[in-house]
Amino acid sequence: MTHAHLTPKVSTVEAIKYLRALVGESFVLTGALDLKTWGTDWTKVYEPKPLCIVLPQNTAEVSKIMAYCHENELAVTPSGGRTGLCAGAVASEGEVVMSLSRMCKILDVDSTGLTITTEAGVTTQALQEAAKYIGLFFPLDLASKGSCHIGGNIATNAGGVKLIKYGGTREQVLGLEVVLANGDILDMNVGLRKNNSGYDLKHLFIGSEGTLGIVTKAVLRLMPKPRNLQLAIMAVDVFEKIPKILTECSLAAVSVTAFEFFTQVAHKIVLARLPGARTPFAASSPFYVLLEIEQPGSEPEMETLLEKLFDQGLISDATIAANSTQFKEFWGLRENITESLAAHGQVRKNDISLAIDQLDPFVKELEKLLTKMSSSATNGPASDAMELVLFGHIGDGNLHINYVSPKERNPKEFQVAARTIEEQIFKLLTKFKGSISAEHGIGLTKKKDLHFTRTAQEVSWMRQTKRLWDPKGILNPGKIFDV
Ligand code: FAD
Ligand code: 2HG
Ligand code: ZN
Repeated sequence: MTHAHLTPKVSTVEAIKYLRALVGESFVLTGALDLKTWGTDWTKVYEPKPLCIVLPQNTAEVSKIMAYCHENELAVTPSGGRTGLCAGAVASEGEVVMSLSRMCKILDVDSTGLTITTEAGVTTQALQEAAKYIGLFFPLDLASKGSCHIGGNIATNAGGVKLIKYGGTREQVLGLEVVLANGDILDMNVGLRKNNSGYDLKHLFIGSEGTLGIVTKAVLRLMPKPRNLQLAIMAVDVFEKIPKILTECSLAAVSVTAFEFFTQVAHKIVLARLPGARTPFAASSPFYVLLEIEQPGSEPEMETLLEKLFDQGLISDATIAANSTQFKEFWGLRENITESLAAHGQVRKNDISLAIDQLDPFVKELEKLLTKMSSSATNGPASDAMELVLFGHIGDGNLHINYVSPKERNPKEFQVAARTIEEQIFKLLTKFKGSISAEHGIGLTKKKDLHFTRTAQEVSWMRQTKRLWDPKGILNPGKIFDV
C-alpha cells in the first residue's frame, strides 16, 4: 500500500534490508506493536499502517535515507514526540516513518550570544532545563513538553502558554539545518540575530508539518530568566469581560507572561480526573482566567491590578499563588485539561484563532448557534450527550474547543455529530475572519477545512511551493493538502 502518485521501485523486503544495512539492524522497526505505536500521534483516529520505522542517528544518515526513498519513490513521514493533535505524524498508507528520537544531543549553549544549538530529537523540556542550568530561559512552553521534540515544535510552529510574551516557535528559531526530499542537506544554521541577505528560507520549513524537509538541527534564542513571576486565578462571570481584563493589564503596563482561560466545565473535569486537584474558589464561576505576570520591582503589581479589576466589576473572585506549590497547582488546573478530557470521554478538537476584538462577538454568536442546534436536535440517550469544552490561550486570541461525549457512545456517530457542529462553527469563524488552526496545524484532520481560512490563491501557491521542494511528493504526502 502506498500513495496513489507514487510507484515504489523496491519491495518492502528490499527497502527494509537496505535501511537496516544503513542505520543498523535494531534501528529499523517492523514489529506489529512498533508499527502501531510509531505510526500515529495523539489523535488516534486513523489506523496506523507504516512500512517500517527508521531511527537515524545523524544528519548524514537522514540524508542517505531520503536519497534512497526519493530514488525509489517511498513516502516518508517525519516523526517527533508524536504529541501532535491533527494527525500530522500519522503514517496510514505505507510510509517509512523517520523518527528523530536518537538525534537527541544538545550541541552548544552560548550564554553570551544567548543561543542554544540542538539536534531535532531533543525534547522541549530538555531545552528548558539546559537553559535553566546555565541561568537562562528557553521560552517555548506547552503541556506536552516532556514528550514533544523541538523538531516537531518547529514543524508545527507550536504556540504554547508563553507566546503572549515571547512569541511562538517561529520567533525562537535563528538557524535551521534541513534535509530535503532528495537527500540534499540545506544548512540555514548560521544562527545570526540579523541576516537580511535575501529570502529567509528557514521560515518556509517552520510550520510546514514535515511536507518540505526533515528538520535535523536548530539554533534557538535564549532569554534572561523572568524575574519574580506572580500567578493569579480569577473568576469571571461573563465572557465579554475577559478581553477587557486583558486591556486593563496593558493599560497597567504589567508584563504579562501568560493569559489563559478555561470554562467551568473544563475546570470540573480537571477536578474530577486529576488526582489531588483542588479548586481555589468556594463558589464556581462560568469562566476562569489564569494570569501570570513578571513583577521585577518591589511594587505589588498583581495585588494592585486585581483590586482595580474588582473595583471595575471585571472579576468576581481571585487568588494569588502564595508559594511554589500553589504556583504549580494553579498551572496544573490549566495544563491538565487535555489529559483530563482524554480520560473523561471521546474528544474531537478545534484550535481556532480570532483577532482579540472579535473574540466576544464571535463567542456571543457561537452561544446562539449552539442553542439553536441543541433545540433542533432530538433528545437521544445520555451516552449521546455532547459537551463543548472551551479553554486556551485567550490572550493570543486562541480558543481551544473540544467536543466531548461519553466513551460508550458509538465513535463513528460521535465523529459525525461533532463534525456537524464543527462545520457550522467554521462557517461562523469565516464571518469573523478567524483561522481554523492557531497552533496545532492542519495535518490530516483539518485538510478538508483549509478553505475556511486560506484563499484558493494561497493554497495554489502552497501547492507550487511543495512541488518545487518535493517534486515527487514523497515527504509526508496527504498532509495539509493533496498536491
Ligand atoms: P509530532 O506529533 O511527532 O509531529 C508533528 C508534525 O511535525 C508532523 O507533521 C510530523 O511529520 C512533523 N515533524 C516532526 N518532527 C519533524 C522533523 N524533525 N522534521 C520535519 N517534520 C517533523 N501544541 C501547541 O502548539 N501548543 C500547546 O500548548 C500544546 N499543548 C499540548 C498539550 C498536550 C497535552 C498535547 C498532547 C499536545 C499539545 N500540543 C500543543 C500539540 C503538540 O504537542 C505540538 O504540536 C508539538 O509541537 C508536536 O511536537 P511532536 O514532537 O510531538 O511532533
Ligand atoms: C493546550 O493549549 C493544547 O493545552 C491542547 O494546545 C489543546 O487539547 C487541546 O485542545
Ligand atoms: Zn494550546
